[in-house]
Amino acid sequence: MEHLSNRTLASLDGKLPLPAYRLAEVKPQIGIVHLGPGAFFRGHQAFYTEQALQHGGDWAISAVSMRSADVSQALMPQDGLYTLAVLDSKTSYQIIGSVQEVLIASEQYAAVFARLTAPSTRYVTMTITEKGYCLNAAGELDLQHPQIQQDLNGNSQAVTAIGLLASALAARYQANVAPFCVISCDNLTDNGRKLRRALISYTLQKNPALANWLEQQLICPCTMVDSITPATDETLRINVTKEIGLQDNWPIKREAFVQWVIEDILPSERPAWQQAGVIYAADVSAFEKAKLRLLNAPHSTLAYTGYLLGYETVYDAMQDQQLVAQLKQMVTVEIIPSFIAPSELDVNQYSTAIFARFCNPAIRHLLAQIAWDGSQKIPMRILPVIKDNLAAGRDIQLLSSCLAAWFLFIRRRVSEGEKLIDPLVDNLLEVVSQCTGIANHDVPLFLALDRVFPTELSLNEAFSAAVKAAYQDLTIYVARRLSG
Ligand code: CS2
Repeated sequence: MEHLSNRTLASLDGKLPLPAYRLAEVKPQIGIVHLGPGAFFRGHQAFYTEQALQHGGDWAISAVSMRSADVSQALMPQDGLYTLAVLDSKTSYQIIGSVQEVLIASEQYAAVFARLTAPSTRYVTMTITEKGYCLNAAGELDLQHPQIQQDLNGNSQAVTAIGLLASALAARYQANVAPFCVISCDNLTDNGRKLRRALISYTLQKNPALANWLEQQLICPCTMVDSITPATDETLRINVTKEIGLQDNWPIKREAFVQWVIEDILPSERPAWQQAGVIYAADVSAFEKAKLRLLNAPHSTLAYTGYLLGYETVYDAMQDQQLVAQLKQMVTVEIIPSFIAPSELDVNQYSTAIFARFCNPAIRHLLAQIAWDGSQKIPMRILPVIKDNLAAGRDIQLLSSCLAAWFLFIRRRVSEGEKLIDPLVDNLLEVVSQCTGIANHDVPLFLALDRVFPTELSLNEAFSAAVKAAYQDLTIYVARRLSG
């Protein structure tokens, strides 16, 4: 069977939406470099840019992975084209053409560097996940992080995204080219501000004049990104082949709901993202908080508790009425009162709609996928709510139960001989090796993970008492549920 590619694209005309600009005589030039070309990016930012490109402009994307060759191997033979399947009551398909090339930094460093330093590259967007930022528990760049150390002390290829962007910005500074605008699209609180501080604090170690220039000129808007994007599976590949009649090495699927809110500080020259549905807001933090607290916090809770109860997907776990009732209570009693929602959002409606999205039968979202990297996600989704609640004297019992579920999940994975996917895996395995199953003994071991729990929490008596109680209760609850 023939491949999806520039050459075969025209054969799909009339069958499904196509990137018409790819068929035109003059094609858009690259104006955006994206770091982290995973499924989320391909379902979300690349989709928005696809719509924007229909309005013209040189905003094609060069997608860069730091090390992995997978995406490049899959997409380069098909000229960066791929199919996006939107799963709703009916599935719809579309071909995305905004990704024009995929590069691998560790293998094609010079090409990546050339893209990043080209004056025509005016935006860098990134989905490198929480761990890619190399932050400490206070949300600052961890200057002791081994890879950051490697980049700070090395003279050749950077291995971290921060090191790579900082050296490209240094080259632009030398060449008198304005910095690109860097847009973090990861689920971090205050993602833009954290990224900006990380880049400047890295640069301060090497070149204070450059740091000063960045301080004056670097724009890193905060953003809120949202769309549930489960990993590609065999069923999707089969359906896509049937639909387009061509071989697509790596189609992507997501739910119909998609949202991108960007802090309104972008340079005036920008892709037609607004026409594509991007919302520009003066203050994104309220949107970010609403999404992290009402979607990602329940998601992680479902992932850990659902796993302990033997479920495989979000949809499966959402069929468990007891679990859903607890989740709703956590949201109503402990999360909604913890923050001030954006004025344009009705939080109750927003939260109800999120629960409905979790119940979409067309989406097979593995709990294991959400459970990954807990040490990076928990500090963004759960701990800020706990801190706010402790300060205001509100309950933290159900949020503590999410932490307990994470600890028990880690122990269960290890006891079942399953792999733990987490950048702190060695520290977690060390803790598990000392656990006995007794809350008073185990919980302090976990809370002593200082890259996860800041001392203001680990030393807080009320907090550790709540987590110990939750750990004990959950151990009993899970055993009862599994035996009954
Ligand atoms: C999920 C998110 O994997 C996870 O941790 O909670 O990827 C979630 O699906 C997205 O943030 C939804 O926008």
